[in-house]
Amino acid sequence: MFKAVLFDLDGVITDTANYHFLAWEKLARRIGIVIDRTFNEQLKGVSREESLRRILKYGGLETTFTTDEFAQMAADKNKNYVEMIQAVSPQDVYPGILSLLKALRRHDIKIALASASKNGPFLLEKMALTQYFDAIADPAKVAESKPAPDIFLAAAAGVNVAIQETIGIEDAAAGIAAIKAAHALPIGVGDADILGADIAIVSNTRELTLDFLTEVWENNINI
Ligand code: B16
Ligand code: MG
Repeated sequence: MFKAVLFDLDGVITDTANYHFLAWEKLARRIGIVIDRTFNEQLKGVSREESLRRILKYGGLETTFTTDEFAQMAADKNKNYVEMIQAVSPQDVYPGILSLLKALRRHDIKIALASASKNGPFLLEKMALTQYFDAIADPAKVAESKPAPDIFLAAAAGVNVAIQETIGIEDAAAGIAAIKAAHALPIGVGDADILGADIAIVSNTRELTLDFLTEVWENNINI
């Protein structure tokens, strides 16, 4: 049986992925770059700075700005994003997540956060979920962001569980790649076209029950 579950946040626990998109879209528009939701898939799970680099490259502006201007743009996006998430509340927790967290606790399975977001702890507070988490990996302290395995390895280390005894849950292609690279067992939230046909996938977080996780673990195959 698995001993810990490593949760991504944006797009798995709540719908902040949409706010990230809206904040990046606004910032990009300001500098004459139009991004859509298809392009946005490449930003999911990716750090703030790397997201901005990808947007600038997409718009052909990767050499246009100074380091200071780059930092200012990243800060502006975050300011806008942080304004948007002030109203996040327990009602914004995706269906099934709270009951999964409670079931994991009942079965003494550790719970850790493996989010690339520096706003993760704030969001858990807003959703009243902090108490369920045994560890929150700090994205500022890991060397490489997703798709590198670092944040998942840090999350497993935070709960003192060997990575091979954990399940990672992710909505982003970069995150699934990170889970695979870490050698945890991945479960995707979303679409097999984006996340890959070789892993267990749910289309709705409601399907993330302890029974489902156990079934995936025991079969360790593609469901
Ligand atoms: P911040 P996750 C990721 O969170 C988001 O998916 C990604 O869009 C964002 O750029 C990244 O966090 C950094 O977030 O700017 O708040 O530090 O999906 O890994 O939970
Ligand atoms: Mg995510």
